[in-house]
This record gives sequence, C-alpha cells and structure tokens, in this order.
Amino acid sequence: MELDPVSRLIVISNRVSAPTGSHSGAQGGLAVALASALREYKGIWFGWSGDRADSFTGDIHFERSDGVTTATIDLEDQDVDEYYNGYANRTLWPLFHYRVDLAEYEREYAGGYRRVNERFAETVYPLIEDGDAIWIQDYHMFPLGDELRKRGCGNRIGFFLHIPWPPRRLMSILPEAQALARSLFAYDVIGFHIDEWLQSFCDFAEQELGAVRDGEDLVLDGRRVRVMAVPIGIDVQEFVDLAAGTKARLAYRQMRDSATGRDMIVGVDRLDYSKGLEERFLGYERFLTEHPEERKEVFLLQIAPPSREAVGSYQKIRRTLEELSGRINGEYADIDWVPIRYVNQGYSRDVLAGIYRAAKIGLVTPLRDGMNLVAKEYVAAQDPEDPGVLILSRFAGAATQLTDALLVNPYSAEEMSDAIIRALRMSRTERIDRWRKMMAAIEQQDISWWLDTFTSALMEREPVPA
Ligand code: ADQ
Repeated sequence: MELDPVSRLIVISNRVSAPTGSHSGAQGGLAVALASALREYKGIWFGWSGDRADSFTGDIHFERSDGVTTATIDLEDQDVDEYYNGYANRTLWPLFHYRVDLAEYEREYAGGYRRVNERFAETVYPLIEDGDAIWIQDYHMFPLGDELRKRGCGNRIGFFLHIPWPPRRLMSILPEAQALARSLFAYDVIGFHIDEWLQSFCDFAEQELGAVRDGEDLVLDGRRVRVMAVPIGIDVQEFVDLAAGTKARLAYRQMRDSATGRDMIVGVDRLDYSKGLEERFLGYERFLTEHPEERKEVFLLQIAPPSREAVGSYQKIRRTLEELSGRINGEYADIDWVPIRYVNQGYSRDVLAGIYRAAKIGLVTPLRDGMNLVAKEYVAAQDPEDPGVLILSRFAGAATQLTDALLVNPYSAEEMSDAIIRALRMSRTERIDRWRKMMAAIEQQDISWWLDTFTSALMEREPVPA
C-alpha cells in the first residue's frame, strides 16, 4: 500500500455499486475492479446512485458495506437524459470506440454533461479533506477535476480512462474536443490502459493544444501532468477460488452435461456494438460453412445481457443479433443440435467462472475495447491441467498483455474461422504452454498492481499550492 496511512482515497465514478459481500451480483468491469480496490484503503466511493429525483437536491446517501463507504446522489430526469444517455453514451462512447457513424452531437447533451459535472463537484467538494487523494474514473467525468480546481481544491487529483482515447483526427470531430482535452490538465496524473491510447492523447494535446512532452509529463500553460499506461487487471486469486467453489463446479457440470460431449465456445459481453457480436456470429457462421465436419461437434454459447437500453443504437444491435442468431440457427440447426445458444441475461461471477472453465474456447472479439476483463477472467478460470484456448481481438487493450492468445482481426470472418479450427485442434501441450504464459501475465499485473501503480504515481506529485 503506497498511500500515506492518514490520507484517504476518494474515488469518484458515474455509478457506484456497493459491494455485496458475496459474488452474486452481475456487475460491470469497472465496478468489480473498484470494489476490490477500495477494500484495501480507507476512503469513500462517490457517484450517482442510478436513481432519479424530481429535481436535483444534492443530498448524499452514505452507506457502509463490506469495508467500503459509498456516497451517492440522485440525478433528475433531464440530467440522466442529457448527461448519461446523451453525451456519455450517445456522443463520447461511440466516438471513443471509433464509431463516428453512431455518435450524436447535440448542444443539450454537452450542456447537460457540464451541468452534471458541476453538480458532482459542488456536492463532493465539502467531503474532501486536506491530504485526501482523489481519483476520478472514466469518460463520464472528464471535466470534474477542473471543476474541483475552480472551487479551490488543491488536493492531488488523478484520472483514469477505462476506454480507448481515439486518434487525433477522430477526436477532432467532437465539437468540444479542445475544451475537453484542455480540462484534463487540471489533473496530476492521467492513466490509460495501454500505450496506444496514451500516445493518441499526447498527440492530440501536442498538435491541437500546443502541449509539450517533458519525460513522462505533458506540460500546458504551466500545468504539468504525468501521463501513464497502467492496464487494469482482475483479482486473479478470487477468480481461481471462485472457479474451484461449489457454485462454479455445479455450473461447470451443468454445462458439460448439456453439451453432451460437444465442445463449447463461449462469449460473455455486455450487449454493446463495440463488443463485435455481429461480426463474431458471422465469423462462427463462416467456420460452420468451411468445416461442415465440425458442425455437430461444437456450439457457441453467447451470454449478452442488455445494457443502455434507452439508447437507440443499443436497441438496434439487440434486434440485429436476434435476427442473426435466428437466421444462423434456422439455417444450420438439426433436430439434435443448435449451433448458437444466445442468452440475454447476467449471471453471478461464480456461475460465470464455471461456464468459462467448461468452455474449450473463449471467444473475445471486440471491435475496440479499452482493456476487456472477460478475457482475463476466462484465463483465470481454466483448469491448469486441461485449459481452454483464448481467441482474442487484436483491438482489445488486453491483446498487448495476452500475446499468447490466438489474436485475430475481429472484422475478418476468415481469421475467426481459422482461429476456431486451430483452437479445436490444438494439442494439450500447446494449450498448457500458452495458458501458463497468459496466467503469468495476469498474475503479474493484477488488480492490486493496477491500484498500487496508479496511486503511487499520484502520491509522488506535490499537492497544488492554494
Ligand atoms: P466493460 O465494457 O463493461 O468495461 P469488460 O472489461 O469486459 O467490459 O468487463 C465486463 C465485466 O462484466 C466483467 O467483469 C464480466 O464478468 C461482467 N459481465 C459481462 N457479462 C456478464 C454477464 N452476462 N453476467 C455477469 N457478468 C457479466 C469497461 C471497458 C473495458 C475495461 C473495463 C475496466 O469498456 O474495456 O476493461 O471497463 O476498465
């Protein structure tokens, strides 16, 4: 632990999910990571409750559970529409995942985003004490550090981006690109998952704002920011233990029984267009066409709980996938075999661990992904004596660490088909060899490493003089 024992860590993110103390909740990657991280420190996790109020009050609800104090506020309808469903998920998310075609630019969205960040700053500022370190998470909160500085906050403030930072030319499409990037110079440290996202940010800051590189820092108008690549990890031991637990063993047996001797390929993703599900189904279909002899030997289990359902592009991808899985099943299924089992619900982490372990192949093929924790969870859940094979998109941040996966271009149905047949035919010796190297990589840079590396860098910075 690198924090001074008297200082607290205040984590701020859009959503806060109180740790349940069990492993039953289906939570997003960020939530799971932060809950494990905060248990190690004393501090507060501040954010939106996920609930709506008739009008914004700024009332804070405190809760203490499983060693973590959470402080949440409700937002009003207009905030949720413009900030969350608007700027965050209709504008920034698609653009930052290279989906210029899906990004929407509305002044009301940008206005709502700014208003909510001001509201966050106004509400959290009185909770901050001298010596606290503040760590702001993700694209919902880019300007929050700047808003806190405007209110006189001199504490150390760090920011971590969980999604990619787009290349300069793409970023320039955003009407507020310059102001938004400039506001990031309020931070002391900015973390990205991988060097590629970091370099894209530096490129934008240097070329568009006139910032200057100085070693590991970027300097603009006298403000010095440390930029670093720190890939987020998982709690590997937790996952290994989960996979060996009763619920996981039960789920494993159920999957094995229902597979009736066939090999299972598994995909587990939030239902999001960035996860490349359509392309994955098409790649799997290509495999079925090219290898008719394998048809009844395998099946694909795709678990994809819906997310962000208020946003049109998410309703559309859901319809597209229903049609596509229906068409493929209609075309290839037989009385005793269905090629795709497509399931739209979440599962608890222990059940997921059992499912991962039962799968001969983990198919993780996002078109673009900041990191992707499912890839790491799949690896951690495997049987060391008989591990499955990970097929991973080269456009996921995780591909920089999991170089012993079968890396594929998710846009290429042919590459995906080739990788599937290669994985099915891979010898146990090669599977073990690849798995060991991937396991070593995720153990070395696990969730504690991520937390310690970032917070150490933050604590090395001097607080801003009042
Ligand atoms: P996400 O886009 O949510 O995270 P990911 O990193 O894969 O993507 O995390 C998903 C998490 O949700 C995993 O822990 C997974 O187990 C869980 N999950 C997914 N489907 C589930 C289901 N059906 N049931 C239960 N749990 C399910 C964002 C970025 C990523 C980045 C993370 C963390 O988009 O690139 O890796 O933040 O920084």
